[in-house]
Amino acid sequence: MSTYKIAVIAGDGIGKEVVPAAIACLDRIAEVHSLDLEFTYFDWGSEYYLQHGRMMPVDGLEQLAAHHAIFLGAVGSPEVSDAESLWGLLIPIRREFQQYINLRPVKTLDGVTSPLAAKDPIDLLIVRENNEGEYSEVGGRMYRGLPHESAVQETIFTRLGVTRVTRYAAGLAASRRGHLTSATKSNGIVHTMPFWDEVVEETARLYPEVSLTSELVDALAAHLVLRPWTFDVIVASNLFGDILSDLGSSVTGSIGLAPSANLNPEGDFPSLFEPVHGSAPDIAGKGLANPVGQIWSGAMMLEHLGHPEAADHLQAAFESALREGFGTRDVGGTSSTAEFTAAVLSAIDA
Ligand code: GGG
Repeated sequence: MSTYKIAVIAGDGIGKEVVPAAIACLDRIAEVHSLDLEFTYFDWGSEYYLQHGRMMPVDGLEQLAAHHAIFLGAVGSPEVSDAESLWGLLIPIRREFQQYINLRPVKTLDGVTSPLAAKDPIDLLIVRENNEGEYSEVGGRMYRGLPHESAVQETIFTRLGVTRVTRYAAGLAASRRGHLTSATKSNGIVHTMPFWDEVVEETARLYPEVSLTSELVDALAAHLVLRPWTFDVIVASNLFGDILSDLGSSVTGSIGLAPSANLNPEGDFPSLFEPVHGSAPDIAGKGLANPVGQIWSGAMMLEHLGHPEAADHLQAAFESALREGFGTRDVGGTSSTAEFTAAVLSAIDA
Protein backbone atom coordinates (compact mmCIF):
# COMPACT_ATOMS: atom_id res chain seq x y z
CA MET A 1 0.00 0.00 0.00
CA SER A 2 1.37 3.45 -0.92
CA THR A 3 1.58 5.96 1.96
CA TYR A 4 1.28 9.69 1.32
CA LYS A 5 1.88 12.36 3.93
CA ILE A 6 -0.54 15.23 3.27
CA ALA A 7 -0.26 18.56 5.11
CA VAL A 8 -3.75 20.03 5.62
CA ILE A 9 -4.26 23.76 6.21
CA ALA A 10 -7.99 24.53 6.37
CA GLY A 11 -7.15 28.23 6.92
CA ASP A 12 -9.96 30.74 7.28
CA GLY A 13 -13.71 31.18 6.75
CA ILE A 14 -15.32 28.50 4.58
CA GLY A 15 -11.94 26.73 4.34
CA LYS A 16 -12.89 25.24 7.71
CA GLU A 17 -16.06 23.74 6.17
CA VAL A 18 -14.97 22.64 2.70
CA VAL A 19 -11.70 21.04 3.80
CA PRO A 20 -13.34 18.52 6.20
CA ALA A 21 -15.93 17.79 3.49
CA ALA A 22 -13.19 16.99 0.97
CA ILE A 23 -11.15 14.99 3.50
CA ALA A 24 -14.21 12.79 4.18
CA CYS A 25 -14.39 12.08 0.42
CA LEU A 26 -10.64 11.48 0.15
CA ASP A 27 -10.74 9.09 3.12
CA ARG A 28 -13.50 7.05 1.45
CA ILE A 29 -11.66 7.01 -1.90
CA ALA A 30 -8.43 5.98 -0.14
CA GLU A 31 -10.24 3.03 1.45
CA VAL A 32 -11.68 1.87 -1.88
CA HIS A 33 -8.36 2.22 -3.75
CA SER A 34 -6.08 0.95 -0.94
CA LEU A 35 -4.19 4.21 -0.57
CA ASP A 36 -2.75 5.28 2.74
CA LEU A 37 -3.36 9.04 2.99
CA GLU A 38 -1.85 10.30 6.23
CA PHE A 39 -3.27 13.75 7.01
CA THR A 40 -1.44 16.13 9.35
CA TYR A 41 -3.42 19.22 10.35
CA PHE A 42 -1.92 22.70 10.75
CA ASP A 43 -4.05 25.40 12.41
CA TRP A 44 -2.35 28.21 10.49
CA GLY A 45 -4.15 31.22 9.07
CA SER A 46 -5.74 34.41 10.36
CA GLU A 47 -6.67 33.12 13.84
CA TYR A 48 -3.09 31.91 14.25
CA TYR A 49 -1.97 35.39 13.14
CA LEU A 50 -4.12 37.10 15.79
CA GLN A 51 -2.50 34.93 18.49
CA HIS A 52 1.10 34.81 17.22
CA GLY A 53 1.54 37.83 14.92
CA ARG A 54 2.28 35.62 11.90
CA MET A 55 0.22 33.39 9.59
CA MET A 56 2.42 30.34 10.22
CA PRO A 57 5.36 29.55 12.50
CA VAL A 58 8.92 30.62 11.62
CA ASP A 59 9.74 27.02 10.64
CA GLY A 60 6.40 26.51 8.84
CA LEU A 61 7.96 25.90 5.42
CA GLU A 62 10.37 23.35 6.92
CA GLN A 63 7.42 21.51 8.48
CA LEU A 64 5.59 21.42 5.14
CA ALA A 65 8.67 20.22 3.24
CA ALA A 66 8.36 16.83 4.91
CA HIS A 67 5.06 16.11 3.08
CA HIS A 68 4.16 14.70 -0.33
CA ALA A 69 1.47 17.34 -0.90
CA ILE A 70 -0.28 20.28 0.76
CA PHE A 71 -4.08 20.58 0.86
CA LEU A 72 -5.22 24.15 1.54
CA GLY A 73 -8.68 25.61 2.07
CA ALA A 74 -8.74 29.40 1.98
CA VAL A 75 -7.00 32.36 3.52
CA GLY A 76 -8.37 35.80 4.33
CA SER A 77 -10.30 37.34 7.19
CA PRO A 78 -11.79 40.76 7.96
CA GLU A 79 -9.47 41.00 11.02
CA VAL A 80 -6.22 40.61 9.05
CA SER A 81 -5.11 42.62 6.02
CA ASP A 82 -5.48 40.74 2.72
CA ALA A 83 -1.82 41.34 1.90
CA GLU A 84 -0.76 39.88 5.25
CA SER A 85 -2.84 36.73 4.83
CA LEU A 86 -1.61 36.13 1.27
CA TRP A 87 2.07 37.09 1.70
CA GLY A 88 2.28 35.42 5.12
CA LEU A 89 1.23 31.94 3.97
CA LEU A 90 0.24 31.16 0.40
CA ILE A 91 2.85 33.10 -1.56
CA PRO A 92 5.83 31.93 0.54
CA ILE A 93 4.66 28.33 0.03
CA ARG A 94 4.28 28.80 -3.76
CA ARG A 95 7.76 30.31 -3.98
CA GLU A 96 9.69 28.13 -1.52
CA PHE A 97 8.43 24.97 -3.22
CA GLN A 98 8.88 26.32 -6.77
CA GLN A 99 5.20 25.81 -7.53
CA TYR A 100 5.54 27.87 -10.67
CA ILE A 101 2.44 26.43 -12.37
CA ASN A 102 -1.05 27.25 -11.15
CA LEU A 103 -3.30 24.93 -13.14
CA ARG A 104 -6.97 25.92 -13.08
CA PRO A 105 -9.42 23.78 -15.08
CA VAL A 106 -12.68 25.38 -16.22
CA LYS A 107 -15.31 22.86 -17.29
CA THR A 108 -19.06 22.64 -17.73
CA LEU A 109 -20.55 20.21 -15.23
CA ASP A 110 -23.84 18.39 -15.90
CA GLY A 111 -26.47 19.54 -13.44
CA VAL A 112 -25.05 23.07 -13.19
CA THR A 113 -26.79 25.47 -15.52
CA SER A 114 -25.31 28.74 -16.62
CA PRO A 115 -26.85 30.98 -19.30
CA LEU A 116 -23.34 31.94 -20.44
CA ALA A 117 -22.33 28.34 -21.05
CA ALA A 118 -25.50 27.35 -22.86
CA LYS A 119 -24.27 26.83 -26.44
CA ASP A 120 -21.49 24.25 -26.20
CA PRO A 121 -19.66 22.49 -23.37
CA ILE A 122 -16.70 24.37 -21.93
CA ASP A 123 -13.47 22.47 -21.34
CA LEU A 124 -10.45 24.71 -20.97
CA LEU A 125 -7.35 24.95 -18.81
CA ILE A 126 -5.89 28.15 -17.45
CA VAL A 127 -2.16 27.89 -16.80
CA ARG A 128 -1.24 30.78 -14.54
CA GLU A 129 2.39 31.73 -13.93
CA ASN A 130 2.66 31.41 -10.16
CA ASN A 131 6.05 32.65 -8.93
CA GLU A 132 6.71 36.09 -10.42
CA GLY A 133 5.03 38.71 -12.68
CA GLU A 134 2.82 41.31 -11.08
CA TYR A 135 3.00 39.57 -7.67
CA SER A 136 6.26 41.19 -6.68
CA GLU A 137 7.47 42.79 -3.48
CA VAL A 138 9.76 45.10 -5.44
CA GLY A 139 8.55 48.66 -5.03
CA GLY A 140 7.74 51.10 -2.31
CA ARG A 141 5.88 54.15 -1.04
CA MET A 142 7.26 57.67 -0.76
CA TYR A 143 6.09 60.86 0.88
CA ARG A 144 3.36 59.16 2.91
CA GLY A 145 0.48 61.49 3.76
CA LEU A 146 1.80 64.36 1.63
CA PRO A 147 0.12 65.69 -1.53
CA HIS A 148 2.89 64.16 -3.67
CA GLU A 149 2.65 60.75 -1.98
CA SER A 150 3.55 58.08 -4.52
CA ALA A 151 3.75 54.30 -4.91
CA VAL A 152 5.78 52.12 -7.28
CA GLN A 153 5.31 48.39 -7.87
CA GLU A 154 7.50 46.49 -10.29
CA THR A 155 6.37 43.58 -12.47
CA ILE A 156 9.08 40.96 -12.93
CA PHE A 157 9.17 38.57 -15.88
CA THR A 158 12.22 36.36 -16.26
CA ARG A 159 13.14 34.37 -19.37
CA LEU A 160 13.23 31.25 -17.20
CA GLY A 161 9.82 31.97 -15.66
CA VAL A 162 8.01 32.73 -18.93
CA THR A 163 9.71 29.86 -20.78
CA ARG A 164 8.80 27.20 -18.24
CA VAL A 165 5.15 28.23 -17.89
CA THR A 166 4.78 28.34 -21.68
CA ARG A 167 6.47 24.97 -22.04
CA TYR A 168 4.03 23.47 -19.55
CA ALA A 169 1.00 25.07 -21.20
CA ALA A 170 2.08 24.16 -24.75
CA GLY A 171 2.72 20.56 -23.64
CA LEU A 172 -0.82 20.41 -22.27
CA ALA A 173 -2.25 21.93 -25.46
CA ALA A 174 -0.32 19.36 -27.53
CA SER A 175 -2.00 16.58 -25.53
CA ARG A 176 -5.47 18.14 -26.01
CA ARG A 177 -6.95 20.11 -28.91
CA GLY A 178 -3.73 21.89 -29.90
CA HIS A 179 -4.78 25.51 -29.24
CA LEU A 180 -2.80 27.79 -26.95
CA THR A 181 -3.98 31.34 -26.18
CA SER A 182 -1.61 33.76 -24.49
CA ALA A 183 -3.04 36.63 -22.44
CA THR A 184 -1.11 39.81 -23.18
CA LYS A 185 -1.43 43.57 -22.87
CA SER A 186 1.56 44.64 -24.91
CA ASN A 187 -0.26 47.60 -26.43
CA GLY A 188 -0.42 49.38 -23.06
CA ILE A 189 2.37 47.78 -21.02
CA VAL A 190 5.38 48.43 -23.19
CA HIS A 191 8.31 46.66 -21.52
CA THR A 192 7.24 43.56 -19.62
CA MET A 193 4.39 42.44 -21.87
CA PRO A 194 6.29 42.58 -25.18
CA PHE A 195 8.99 40.49 -23.42
CA TRP A 196 6.27 38.03 -22.29
CA ASP A 197 5.02 37.85 -25.94
CA GLU A 198 8.52 37.26 -27.36
CA VAL A 199 9.36 34.45 -24.94
CA VAL A 200 5.93 32.81 -25.30
CA GLU A 201 6.23 32.89 -29.12
CA GLU A 202 9.81 31.52 -29.09
CA THR A 203 8.85 28.70 -26.72
CA ALA A 204 5.58 27.79 -28.43
CA ARG A 205 7.45 27.46 -31.76
CA LEU A 206 9.05 24.30 -30.30
CA TYR A 207 5.57 22.73 -30.38
CA PRO A 208 4.66 22.71 -34.10
CA GLU A 209 1.45 20.80 -33.38
CA VAL A 210 0.22 23.72 -31.24
CA SER A 211 -1.30 26.88 -32.74
CA LEU A 212 -0.62 30.00 -30.67
CA THR A 213 -2.89 33.04 -30.52
CA SER A 214 -1.97 36.13 -28.49
CA GLU A 215 -4.99 38.07 -27.27
CA LEU A 216 -5.13 41.35 -25.39
CA VAL A 217 -6.43 40.39 -21.97
CA ASP A 218 -9.41 42.76 -22.13
CA ALA A 219 -10.64 41.21 -25.39
CA LEU A 220 -9.82 37.74 -24.06
CA ALA A 221 -11.99 38.41 -20.99
CA ALA A 222 -14.87 39.40 -23.25
CA HIS A 223 -14.39 36.30 -25.43
CA LEU A 224 -14.34 34.09 -22.33
CA VAL A 225 -17.83 35.39 -21.55
CA LEU A 226 -19.14 35.34 -25.15
CA ARG A 227 -17.65 32.09 -26.53
CA PRO A 228 -15.82 30.21 -23.72
CA TRP A 229 -16.17 26.84 -25.52
CA THR A 230 -13.68 27.96 -28.21
CA PHE A 231 -10.69 27.97 -25.80
CA ASP A 232 -8.40 25.02 -25.10
CA VAL A 233 -5.38 26.12 -23.00
CA ILE A 234 -4.78 29.71 -21.86
CA VAL A 235 -1.35 30.76 -20.58
CA ALA A 236 -1.29 33.91 -18.49
CA SER A 237 0.81 35.92 -16.10
CA ASN A 238 0.22 35.72 -12.34
CA LEU A 239 -2.34 38.55 -12.17
CA PHE A 240 -4.06 37.97 -15.51
CA GLY A 241 -4.35 34.23 -14.77
CA ASP A 242 -5.91 34.93 -11.38
CA ILE A 243 -8.51 37.27 -12.85
CA LEU A 244 -9.32 35.08 -15.87
CA SER A 245 -9.83 31.99 -13.72
CA ASP A 246 -12.38 33.70 -11.45
CA LEU A 247 -14.13 34.86 -14.60
CA GLY A 248 -13.95 31.45 -16.32
CA SER A 249 -15.31 29.51 -13.36
CA SER A 250 -18.14 32.01 -12.89
CA VAL A 251 -19.11 31.49 -16.54
CA THR A 252 -19.56 27.76 -15.83
CA GLY A 253 -21.90 28.55 -12.93
CA SER A 254 -19.96 29.47 -9.79
CA ILE A 255 -16.48 30.19 -8.52
CA GLY A 256 -17.32 27.64 -5.79
CA LEU A 257 -16.81 24.88 -8.37
CA ALA A 258 -13.27 25.81 -9.37
CA PRO A 259 -10.23 23.76 -8.32
CA SER A 260 -6.55 24.53 -8.65
CA ALA A 261 -3.17 22.86 -8.42
CA ASN A 262 -0.03 24.82 -7.53
CA LEU A 263 2.48 22.52 -9.13
CA ASN A 264 6.19 21.95 -8.89
CA PRO A 265 6.25 19.86 -12.08
CA GLU A 266 9.73 18.44 -11.41
CA GLY A 267 8.48 16.87 -8.16
CA ASP A 268 11.46 18.23 -6.17
CA PHE A 269 9.06 19.82 -3.66
CA PRO A 270 5.47 19.26 -2.49
CA SER A 271 2.73 20.72 -4.68
CA LEU A 272 -0.30 22.49 -3.18
CA PHE A 273 -3.97 21.94 -4.00
CA GLU A 274 -6.64 24.54 -3.18
CA PRO A 275 -9.96 25.78 -4.54
CA VAL A 276 -9.83 29.02 -6.52
CA HIS A 277 -12.31 30.70 -4.17
CA GLY A 278 -11.33 32.61 -1.06
CA SER A 279 -12.55 32.38 2.54
CA ALA A 280 -15.99 34.00 1.87
CA PRO A 281 -16.49 35.40 5.41
CA ASP A 282 -20.05 36.47 4.48
CA ILE A 283 -21.25 32.85 4.34
CA ALA A 284 -18.71 31.20 6.68
CA GLY A 285 -20.13 28.96 9.42
CA LYS A 286 -23.60 28.73 7.84
CA GLY A 287 -23.26 25.39 6.05
CA LEU A 288 -23.77 27.10 2.68
CA ALA A 289 -20.28 26.70 1.17
CA ASN A 290 -19.91 24.74 -2.04
CA PRO A 291 -17.32 21.98 -1.43
CA VAL A 292 -16.90 21.08 -5.14
CA GLY A 293 -13.82 23.27 -5.70
CA GLN A 294 -12.11 21.66 -2.70
CA ILE A 295 -13.16 18.08 -3.58
CA TRP A 296 -12.07 18.59 -7.21
CA SER A 297 -8.72 19.94 -5.92
CA GLY A 298 -8.47 16.67 -3.98
CA ALA A 299 -8.97 14.74 -7.23
CA MET A 300 -6.18 16.79 -8.83
CA MET A 301 -3.97 15.90 -5.85
CA LEU A 302 -4.64 12.17 -6.33
CA GLU A 303 -3.79 12.50 -10.04
CA HIS A 304 -0.56 14.33 -9.18
CA LEU A 305 0.38 11.62 -6.66
CA GLY A 306 0.11 9.07 -9.48
CA HIS A 307 -3.38 7.62 -8.88
CA PRO A 308 -5.50 8.61 -11.89
CA GLU A 309 -8.05 5.84 -11.27
CA ALA A 310 -8.73 7.16 -7.75
CA ALA A 311 -8.86 10.73 -9.10
CA ASP A 312 -11.36 9.72 -11.82
CA HIS A 313 -13.51 7.90 -9.24
CA LEU A 314 -13.70 11.01 -7.04
CA GLN A 315 -14.37 13.25 -10.04
CA ALA A 316 -17.14 10.94 -11.28
CA ALA A 317 -18.68 10.92 -7.77
CA PHE A 318 -19.05 14.69 -7.36
CA GLU A 319 -20.19 15.05 -10.98
CA SER A 320 -22.83 12.37 -10.34
CA ALA A 321 -24.05 14.18 -7.19
CA LEU A 322 -24.49 17.37 -9.23
CA ARG A 323 -26.23 15.46 -12.05
CA GLU A 324 -28.67 13.96 -9.52
CA GLY A 325 -29.74 17.47 -8.52
CA PHE A 326 -27.68 18.01 -5.37
CA GLY A 327 -26.05 21.43 -5.27
CA THR A 328 -25.42 24.30 -2.90
CA ARG A 329 -27.12 27.71 -3.09
CA ASP A 330 -24.48 29.29 -5.36
CA VAL A 331 -25.37 26.84 -8.16
CA GLY A 332 -29.11 27.29 -7.62
CA GLY A 333 -29.56 24.27 -5.34
CA THR A 334 -30.80 23.82 -1.79
CA SER A 335 -28.21 21.38 -0.39
CA SER A 336 -26.11 22.31 2.59
CA THR A 337 -22.37 21.61 2.51
CA ALA A 338 -23.00 18.47 4.59
CA GLU A 339 -25.88 17.23 2.39
CA PHE A 340 -23.85 17.67 -0.78
CA THR A 341 -20.87 15.87 0.79
CA ALA A 342 -23.15 12.98 1.85
CA ALA A 343 -24.36 12.73 -1.77
CA VAL A 344 -20.74 12.51 -3.00
CA LEU A 345 -19.97 9.80 -0.42
CA SER A 346 -22.99 7.79 -1.61
CA ALA A 347 -21.89 8.21 -5.22
CA ILE A 348 -18.39 6.93 -4.34
CA ASP A 349 -19.98 3.75 -2.96
CA ALA A 350 -22.52 3.34 -5.77
N1 GGG B 1 -8.28 29.15 -1.85
C1 GGG B 1 -7.15 29.90 -1.67
C2 GGG B 1 -7.41 31.31 -1.23
O1 GGG B 1 -7.93 31.57 -0.18
N2 GGG B 1 -7.02 32.26 -2.04
C3 GGG B 1 -7.23 33.62 -1.71
C4 GGG B 1 -6.51 34.56 -2.57
O2 GGG B 1 -6.62 35.74 -2.39
N3 GGG B 1 -5.75 34.07 -3.53
C5 GGG B 1 -5.05 34.89 -4.41
C6 GGG B 1 -4.15 34.11 -5.28
O3 GGG B 1 -4.41 32.95 -5.57
O4 GGG B 1 -3.17 34.67 -5.73
